[in-house]
Amino acid sequence: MRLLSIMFLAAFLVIAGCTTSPVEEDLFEEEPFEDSVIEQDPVPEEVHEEPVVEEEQIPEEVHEEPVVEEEVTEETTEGVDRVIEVEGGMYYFEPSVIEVEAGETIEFVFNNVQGMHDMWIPSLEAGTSVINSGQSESFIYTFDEAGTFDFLCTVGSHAAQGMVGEIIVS
Ligand SMILES: [Cu+2]
Repeated sequence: MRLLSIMFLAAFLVIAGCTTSPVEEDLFEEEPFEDSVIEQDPVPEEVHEEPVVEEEQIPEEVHEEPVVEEEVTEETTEGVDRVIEVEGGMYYFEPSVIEVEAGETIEFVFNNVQGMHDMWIPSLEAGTSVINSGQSESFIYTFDEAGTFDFLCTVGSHAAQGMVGEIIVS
């Protein structure tokens, strides 16, 4: 009787073990599927949100940098060896002869005191735009080669009337 009861218990446990284990496996298989579906949705949403935050930060940094550069420009522009001020009026440049050493990077500040003028170096295609009386405009040029470069005012017949000068690079 004891052997039979042990056999029945063993058989019952085996059957019970066989029937319960497939049910548990089914539950485990379904749950990972649900988790994977839930995990996939938030990932695209996070990716969309991050670029928006980065784009907002980049313009703020860019806006701050030019302010620092403008403060430096008031004293000495980076890379400029010398600042030369040139006055323009009816009908002259002062100074009209400017001496520069080869290799120098010059910032010309053209101050127009009367009339409409520009300061233009035709052979180098460098200079200012035409500006009104009382205005100033600067341009930067690096003189790599020695030589003499004429500059003039391109407005009307101003050059013929005396608005000419020369830059001597040695
Ligand atoms: Cu002029």
